[in-house]
Amino acid sequence: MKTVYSPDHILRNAKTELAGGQLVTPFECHQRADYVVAAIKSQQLGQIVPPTQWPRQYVESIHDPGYLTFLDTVWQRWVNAGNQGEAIPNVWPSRSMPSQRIPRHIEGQLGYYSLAGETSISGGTAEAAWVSANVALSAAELLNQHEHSAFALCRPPGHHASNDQYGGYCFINNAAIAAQKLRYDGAQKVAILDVDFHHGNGTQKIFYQRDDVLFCSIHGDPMVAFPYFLGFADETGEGPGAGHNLNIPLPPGTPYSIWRVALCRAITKILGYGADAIVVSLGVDTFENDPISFFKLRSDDFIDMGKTIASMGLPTLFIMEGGYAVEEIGTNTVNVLKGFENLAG
Ligand code: 7XA
Ligand code: ZN
Repeated sequence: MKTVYSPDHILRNAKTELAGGQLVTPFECHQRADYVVAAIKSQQLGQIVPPTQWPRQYVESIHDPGYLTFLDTVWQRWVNAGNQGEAIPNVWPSRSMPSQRIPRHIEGQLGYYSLAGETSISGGTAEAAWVSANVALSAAELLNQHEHSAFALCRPPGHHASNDQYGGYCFINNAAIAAQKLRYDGAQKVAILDVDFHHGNGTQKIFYQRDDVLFCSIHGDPMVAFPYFLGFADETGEGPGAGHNLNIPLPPGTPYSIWRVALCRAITKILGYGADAIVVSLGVDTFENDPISFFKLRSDDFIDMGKTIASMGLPTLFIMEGGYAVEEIGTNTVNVLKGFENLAG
């Protein structure tokens, strides 16, 4: 399987994350990608190729123009406003003041365009997000060129980013723009299978009213896990999208034996839907030693996960999402991809 990768992900190099009442070193760090690249090489997954530049319209097909302008300008405007540290929101249009107006001040815009406060923005963040988007689009193009599968080593990740909000370490929704590209390239129906520990709230919101993209997610119960406010089992889609959204929240301590039953449920849904291609939002923060998650998957379980996904026999695009047990992220990620290849042939 080919991997699309750019070393320019290093441009995303924030020094702070708001966690536990402190500013800590971000869990979503650049070393994550280094470990994945090292495992791809040592396990001989296949060629690593650079992304090509895709027209901005691919990203604009998913994201709001005002949001993209915000993303492209936020750092400079934050600095120009005299701030010393990284850009962190501190006020939101909350339930008691649900204004739809977009403030002019950068502090207000940070609140308007964010869904959470952990993700600091620093210089280079927007540039890295665009590189990550091009990685996803380039990997989608490999499927268009008749590869059966491809891996987009995206960093920063994307599945929390909605059409007009960033957060959870995500800025541009790589899986969503890739799924949309597959649609442009001729797939009538695309399924997004999100196996990251966290619910892909951004992806869900983007496709919630559409019947041409099915979203299935297996994740930590949002009553007790980020993003807390979306990802419940009764969210099943709306309008033309009714019935095309499947959330499977699972409790703390879930082992692979239980997680796999959920995967088989999602697979049954995808096969029943009649998808022509699959986009897998591949986070490996379901790992037992992940520092911010609570499932109990072991490294070998990721091999079976890959095999089980391959059993659908559909063209499959893997998009890197989360995973913060940094020294094991490479092994766990490549285990999925090798497991997939072994069964896919
Ligand atoms: O899939 N999403 C992630 O891995 C990022 C989750 C961010 C959690 C922040 C909790 N304070
Ligand atoms: Zn995650």
